Amino acid sequence: MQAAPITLFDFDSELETPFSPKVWAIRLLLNYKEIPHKTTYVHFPDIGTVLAAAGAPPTRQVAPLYTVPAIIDGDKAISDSRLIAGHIERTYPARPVPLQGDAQQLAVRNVEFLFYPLIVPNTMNHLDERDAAYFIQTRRVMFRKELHEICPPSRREEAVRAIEAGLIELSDFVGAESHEGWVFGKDGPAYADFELLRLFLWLKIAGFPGAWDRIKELNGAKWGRLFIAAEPYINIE
Ligand SMILES: N[C@@H](CCC(=O)N[C@@H](CS)C(=O)NCC(=O)O)C(=O)O
Repeated sequence: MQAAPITLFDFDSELETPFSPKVWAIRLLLNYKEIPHKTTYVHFPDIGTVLAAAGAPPTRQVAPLYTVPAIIDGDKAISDSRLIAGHIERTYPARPVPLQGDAQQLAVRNVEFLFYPLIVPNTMNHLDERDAAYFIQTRRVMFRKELHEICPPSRREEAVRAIEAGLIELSDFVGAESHEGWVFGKDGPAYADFELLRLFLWLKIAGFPGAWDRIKELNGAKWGRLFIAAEPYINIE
């Protein structure tokens, strides 16, 4: 029995809807499993201080050391989306969402990096001045280039086509979707469905406009149907 709602840490932004992809996977999981929770928003430069104070461990060995999602559930503070998903599934087994294995996780990872060029350069436009300065500086180190060099307008079409090619391969890997529209889970969603949906939500919320409208139609609109299956769980608490 849950003593208090779970605290879910996410990044603040000037958008109406939070955009951090890995947090969305956990939010979809919590919503699907009907687990009470409340989002706590953190500014990018404050993440280390806030999560260390909450007792959530760092997830990386080089800066940025601390990442969202992190949760507080009773006396436990947990970081890293897969560890959080494992904890949630073990602690709240009703409405099961199987974590499946490495192959499914890898299949999503293989398309994940294709989304970066269409989202990362645009993200600074959604942040306040202090967050944007932090974002520009950290991404310069991560990508070893300036944000505007990651995907100049002349390369956007190429970036959309790269996602399309990746999703065509993914479509072969997952095969036919369930009658509800889930592509990894056959009797309801698997966690990999939420990991894939987080990329679609990230693109839709924070990416260059128009890309999602093309992608959702691909592979006989398989991805659009997956999104429709998830729509009841796209709520922010
Ligand atoms: N392995 C971690 C990675 C999470 C991650 O990279 N989160 C991003 C946001 S989606 C983050 O917090 N980045 C820290 C930063 O940008 O400073 C997980 O799966 O939870």
